[in-house]
Amino acid sequence: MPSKLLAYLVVAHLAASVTAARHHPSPSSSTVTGKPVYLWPLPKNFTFGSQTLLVDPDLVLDAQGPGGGTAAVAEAFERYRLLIFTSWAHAVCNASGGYGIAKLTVFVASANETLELGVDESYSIYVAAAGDINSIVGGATIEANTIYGAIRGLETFSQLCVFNYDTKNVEVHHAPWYIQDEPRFAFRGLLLDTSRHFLPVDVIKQVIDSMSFSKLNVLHWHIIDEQSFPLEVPSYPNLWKGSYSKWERYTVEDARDIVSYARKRGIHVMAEIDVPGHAESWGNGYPKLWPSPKCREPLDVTSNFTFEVISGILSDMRKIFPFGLFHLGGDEVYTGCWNATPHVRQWLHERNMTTKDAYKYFVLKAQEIAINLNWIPVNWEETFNSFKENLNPLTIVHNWLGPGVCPKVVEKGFRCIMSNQGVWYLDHLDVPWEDFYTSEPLAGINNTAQQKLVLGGEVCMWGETVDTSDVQQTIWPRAAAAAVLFLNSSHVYWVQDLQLANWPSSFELPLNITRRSLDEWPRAGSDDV
Ligand code: CP6
Repeated sequence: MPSKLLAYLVVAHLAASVTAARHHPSPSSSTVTGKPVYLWPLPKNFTFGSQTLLVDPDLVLDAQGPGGGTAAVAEAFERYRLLIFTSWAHAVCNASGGYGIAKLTVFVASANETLELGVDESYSIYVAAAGDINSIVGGATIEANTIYGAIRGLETFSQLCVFNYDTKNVEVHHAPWYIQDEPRFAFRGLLLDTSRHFLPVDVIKQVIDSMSFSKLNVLHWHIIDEQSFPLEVPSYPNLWKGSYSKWERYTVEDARDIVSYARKRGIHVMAEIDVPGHAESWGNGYPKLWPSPKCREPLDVTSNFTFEVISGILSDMRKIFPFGLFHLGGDEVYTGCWNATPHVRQWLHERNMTTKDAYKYFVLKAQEIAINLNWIPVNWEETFNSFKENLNPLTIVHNWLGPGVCPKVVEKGFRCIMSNQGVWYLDHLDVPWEDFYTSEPLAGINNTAQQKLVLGGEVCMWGETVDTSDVQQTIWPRAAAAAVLFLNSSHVYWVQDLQLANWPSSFELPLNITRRSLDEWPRAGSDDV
């Protein structure tokens, strides 16, 4: 709850006003003077009016369509009902003239609960009073193709509902609303690092909650690094001897719990095992993984045991992480100490390999293990920079060094995720929130086929400088600014005065839903609000 509040405070600051009319060629110039409406990020298309509707504290779900009746939708409705009506708001609401919104109809065309990258997250919302033009029954309706679209719609609906401290009711301002939304990018990530500082399961869940408020949909869980190995791996139980303490560990059950919690919010969990660098902590349980006591990373490239352990870890993790993408790291691999270790030097010499060859050998072998487990490998950009042609064609390259690599990656036919460290590294406290808008993921890519290979972007909360006490405060509000780019903006836009949109003469429904045709959608006649 505090994080939700935080998110709204943030929005109130960022979006003291927003432009509602940017998708319409000739917006009306009348500025809204009444209650402001804070939607963050802005939906792709929307129109609104000037009425205030009261929301019934006993708001009920009217589940429609094959997916509407699923437990996933019922649970999501209940979560949002509790966000809209805090216990005290529920108690004090007292509309004498009745409520304009007594039920929320949620129509979901499919009951398929598969959560894969690119799942249809589009939705439409209609909120109107009874008797409005073309409106048969007043109330609120969300329509989506999938339960995940419905969940995004519930988030937006909850942002329309605000408690009015004067009237003591939950109200929707500027009704009627008609909203159509779908994300620009399928991959909208946040990296969380639990190796530098351990984050308890509850804190990770709070981060997942807050991601859902900005519609971020991939939790990139950088579980392990050189500092600690907090994850239980049943095949190699000594690995978590590399944890900071027995209290700073995730059991398999903890990890499953996080995945299931995220899934209920339409959030994928992409796990990372960063190899062969950033892996010193592995050797606390199995010192043979270190080339020598003096050379503790990169991991020993010469021994089969290294790859057996990777294979064991990945096989165990496959049973925890259903998401199709798995991150294998591959960044910042300093091979100097391989050369300084006699048996490694000997091994390289026998094979006539340079340390760079050995780095490639390691990354490709790890990729093969992941691919055999039916995972798409993701690697940090150094792998591409060092030996691009040799990466498995399935590889998704994760940018971090500067803004320029994605154009090169997609030109070679690989997919790319953007995390420009100059602006999207949340541990860089000196980067102001406005700068988070300035890293356009498609910059420098003009070919549309190549643009499609950019899956999206990710902001990174590296863990060296944050712990439980301040991780949320460091992620937000700036991650919410990046979310605007990931969600709905084809260009960078700056916060502007809220303006009334004209009611459009026609709307294309983005959803492929047969239940209701375009003509059946209510439409107001003109802009006159
Ligand atoms: N840990 C790992 C890190 C970083 C990376 N990988 C990192 C590097 C530079 C900055 C911030 C973070 N802490 N495993 C790079 C991808 Cl500025």
